[in-house]
Amino acid sequence: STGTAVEPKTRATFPTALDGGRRLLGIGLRKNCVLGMKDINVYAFGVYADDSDVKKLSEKYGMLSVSELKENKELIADVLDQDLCMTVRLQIVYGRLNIRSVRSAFEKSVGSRIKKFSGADNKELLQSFTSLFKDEYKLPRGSVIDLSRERGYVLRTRIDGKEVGRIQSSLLCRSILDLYFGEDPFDRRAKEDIQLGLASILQK
Ligand code: DAO
Ligand code: DAO
Repeated sequence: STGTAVEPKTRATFPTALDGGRRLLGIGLRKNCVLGMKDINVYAFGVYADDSDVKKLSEKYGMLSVSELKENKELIADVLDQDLCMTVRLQIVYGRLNIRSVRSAFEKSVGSRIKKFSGADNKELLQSFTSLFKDEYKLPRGSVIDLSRERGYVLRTRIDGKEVGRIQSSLLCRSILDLYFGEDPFDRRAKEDIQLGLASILQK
C-alpha cells in the first residue's frame, strides 16, 4: 500500500510509490548558495526506482549483503547507466523561483555532468532540454516537477502532472540522476538512503 514520507526541514510530502511499480528510495533537499546570503532551500526531492527493473541487477549483486551493497560504487554506476525506469520528483519550496534562474542553475549543474561524462559541452543536448522551459511557466512554491527515465533512455518531464517534453538521451538521463546519487550529490544523506533502498530491493 502507498504511504507518505515527509522531508523534515520543509514538510514536503512524497508518496512511497509512484508511476506504477516505482518505489521511493530516499528524499533530500536541494539548496542553493547565493553570494553573500545564507543557503536557501530551493526544492525537496524524492528518488524512485522501478522494483522489478532493479531486481534485474540481482544476478550480479544478489549474493552481497545489504551492508556490502550500501558501500558498493559499482552498483551506483550500474543504476546510473542502465535502462532502469526511475523518477525524480521535485517539490518547489522556494517561493520566488523564476525560469531564468532555473535555466542558468540547470546549465551549471546538469551541464557540468554532461561534460564530465562525455568530455564535451554538448550544447545542443542541453538546449534541447532548456528549450522546454518556456518563459511563461510559473513554478510557485508547491509546484511538482517529475523527471523520469523511461524505457529506452527517454527523459520525460512533467510539471504538476502535465507532460512538457520527452528527450531520448542516455547521457542526459544519467547526468540528471547523477545530481541526486552520483559522486557529488546535492544531499549526501539522501544518497545514502537511496543506496540503502536499492540494497534492500536486491535483498528481497
Ligand atoms: O537568485 O533568487 C535567487 C535564487 C535563485 C536560486 C535558483 C536555484 C535554482 C535551482 C534549480 C531549480 C530547478 C527546479
Ligand atoms: O537542481 O540544478 C538542479 C537541476 C534540476 C533539474 C531542473 C529541471 C527543471 C525542469 C523544469 C522545467 C520547468 C520550466
